[in-house]
Order: sequence, then structure tokens, then C-alpha cells
Amino acid sequence: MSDTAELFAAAKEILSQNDRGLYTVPAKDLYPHQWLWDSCFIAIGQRHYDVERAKMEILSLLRGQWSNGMVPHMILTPGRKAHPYLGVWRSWVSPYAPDDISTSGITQPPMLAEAVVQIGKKMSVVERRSWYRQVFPALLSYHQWLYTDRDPHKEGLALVIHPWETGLDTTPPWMADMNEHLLPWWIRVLDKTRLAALLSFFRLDTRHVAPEQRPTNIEAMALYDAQRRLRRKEYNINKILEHSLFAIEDLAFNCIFVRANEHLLEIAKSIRADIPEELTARMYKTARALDELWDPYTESYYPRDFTTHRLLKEQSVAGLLPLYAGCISKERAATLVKSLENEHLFGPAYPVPSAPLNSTWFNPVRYWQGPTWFNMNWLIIQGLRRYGYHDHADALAELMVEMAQEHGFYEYFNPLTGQGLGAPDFSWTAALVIDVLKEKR
Ligand code: 2M8
Repeated sequence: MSDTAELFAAAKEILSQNDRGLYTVPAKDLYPHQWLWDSCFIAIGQRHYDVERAKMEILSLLRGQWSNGMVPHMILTPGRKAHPYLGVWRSWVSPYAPDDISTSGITQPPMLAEAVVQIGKKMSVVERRSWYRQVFPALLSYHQWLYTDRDPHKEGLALVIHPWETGLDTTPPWMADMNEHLLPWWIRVLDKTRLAALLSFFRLDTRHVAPEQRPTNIEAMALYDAQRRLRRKEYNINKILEHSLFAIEDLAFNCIFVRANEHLLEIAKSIRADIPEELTARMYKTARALDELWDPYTESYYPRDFTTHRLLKEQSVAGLLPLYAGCISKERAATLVKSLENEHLFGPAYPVPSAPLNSTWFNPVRYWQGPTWFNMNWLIIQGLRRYGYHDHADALAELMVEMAQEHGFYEYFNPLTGQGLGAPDFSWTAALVIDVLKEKR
């Protein structure tokens, strides 16, 4: 593709092909439903050419909100393709799930407030206030749920109960923990025998994408097994925590939560809405609590086990997201930027890899264990700008444009060669390319 106007048009075309009317699917065959943070990133792109459509993307997400405030990570598209997922999720086992729509039973990083504010930037003051008023009650009850359900000890950090909730599904710290503690005996047996290979016949995802680019059979089984256990507990956090299933204070999730809280406070201020004092105090505590995830010995941030308070010391791209959270010191920010500049860590030819190059997990083509994902890059760009690293942010944005121009709008990219991987014509890749083109300094 020769110039940016053409690239913009091509990205817009992908979003229109993946548009299902009320919402946009992440990719045609592999992901035929609506996902929480995908829709947020998609709306951030759509706002540049159709503000009403971007608003609809967010409002359509809120259709799925549960009566306890949770915004589910998936809303299922009705019809034939929903069947396998209906059986997997059975959201109706929870009394809080909506009656008229099928959803998943877990959430995803709380990107909603960011998307709402980004859309608001494209409006006049009057329009913006009315947009904020429209979505504020839903946003407030979502954040309230995140505190009551996911921060039961009032520590400030939200816990997540499944790797899918982090959005970085097979990210090294989680997978390492899963291998150590959570693999059921029968998955371990399968792993030791050749039987694991048989599982390929049951996988739908590897019909669309080369198996070496997707989670391994064992990882996929473990993810589904963990999901089944949550369903058996009717997605009820008290029952889930009683049996000490996965409960991790995830780094990416909490960095996004810090920023989302900040946005929510701004939104409330601009429409003079009240946020209960106790909730406000908890929001400030979250920003301070991020500090507890810093390890001075390795000079990095990590997720933490909710029960043991042990840091899960495997590096991943999430380690750079405290920049996006914006609540860390300038010195810490400088340390993170150094790892971004280092070609043996997070600075290969086509950054930012989802695992650093020196990690034993690093694989340039496998899903969340090495490839470059544009939503991570976008968050890091915002973070770099917050700390004044505009040249770094511009360079990263430039590389995103180059990758999309040369290879297309893939789900993820090989950080060593730039080659496109995963699903082609992926919605958030297209949307975020639009955003970086339009937000160029
Ligand atoms: C991937 O996750 C889903 C499960 O939620 C999957 O593997 O089927 C992740 O990349 C996630 O972050 C993303 O939201 C989703 C849809 O693009 O796909």
C-alpha cells in the first residue's frame, strides 16, 4: 500500500466487513461474536470517521451487562455459530445474567471508560456531556462490581479468575502458574502420552489458523477446563474463591483499571455526578497498590497470586503497562523505557513483543508468547506520551503503520520479521492503525 490515505481506506473497509450492524466482530471466521475490549479498541478507531457508529459499538456492549454490574467479556452472536459457545458458557446458570441475550460468565480488562472518553473527544462540550450522562450509570456499576466482587479484601488490586480475563490468554506468567498448580491429572497424563495430539480433531480455531500460531493443545484444554470449573460454581465469586481456583491480581488488568478509574472520575466531574466517597478512596488505593507489584531485584512489575501474595516472576509485555497506568514515578518509567530500547528484551525490529526475547517462553509466532499485538502497542504509546517520551511513541506508531502497510491487518505479527500471524483482517488492528494515523503529531 503506497500512502496513508489508502491504508486508512483499507482499514475502514475491514471494519465495515466485520460490522454486524450493532457491533463489530474481531475477525470473520475465528471470532464471530462480540468481545469486550475488542469493541473498545474498535470504537477508538471508528470515532475518527463515524462518531455515532463508535457510540453504538459501546452501547451494544452494555446490552450484555449483568444485573450485578459485570460487563461480560463476550456477547454471543445468535444463530448456528453460537451453539458450541452456548454450551461452553451457559450464562443462565447465574441469576445475574441477562435473560434475553447469551454472554460469557467472566469479564476482560476494563477498557470501557477509555473508549468512552476517546469517543467524547470527537464531540462538542454539550454532546460530550450528554454522551457521558448516557453511559455513566453503567460504567459506575461496572467499577462498583469490580471492587465488590474482585477486591474482597479491599487491597486495591482486582483479582481475575481465568487467563481469558486478562485478554493476554496464554501469557507466560499465567501459563507457568497453570503448569505448576492447576493442570488436572488427566491433562498431565495426556501431556505425557501421544494422546494430546488427538485433541487437534476437536479444535475449531486451528481450522482457521496454523496450529503453531495458536495455543498448544494442552494449553487449550487447560483453559477450557478452568472455564468449566467456573461454570460449575455458577460464576459466583464466593464459591470460586472457597475452592482456591485461579485468583491472580493481574498486571495488565490492574494497569488498565487504574486508568479507567481516572477516566471515570473525570467523567463524573464533568457531568457533576456523584461517586460514593468509599469508592473514590478505593480507586486511589488501586493506583497506590500497583507499587506492590514491583520487584526491586529484577526491576520489573509482575502479576501477584491473590492467596499467597507471591509475585509471578515471568516477564511479559504487561510489565510495560504501568506506563499507561500513569501512576508510577519518572525513575521507574525510565527503567521500563530502557527495556523497550533493549533489542534483547522488548526492542526487536518489530516491537513490542508479548514476551521479551530473553524469556524461555519466547516464540515469535505463538499467540501471546512472543508476537507483537497492536492493542499492547497502542497502550504503550499512550503511556510513553504520558511520561513525555514522544519520540519513542512516534517511532512505535510509525512501525505499526509500516507493518500494516507491508503485511496487512493481521491479528498479531512476528516481532523479528514483521510477518502477519493469526487471523487476517483483524478488527482492532485496523481500528488502531486508523487511530495512530489520525493522532500523528
Ligand atoms: C482471544 O481470546 C479468545 C477468548 O476470549 C479466544 O482465544 O478465543 C484474545 O486475544 C483476546 O484478548 C481477544 O479479546 C479475543 C478476541 O479477539 O481473542
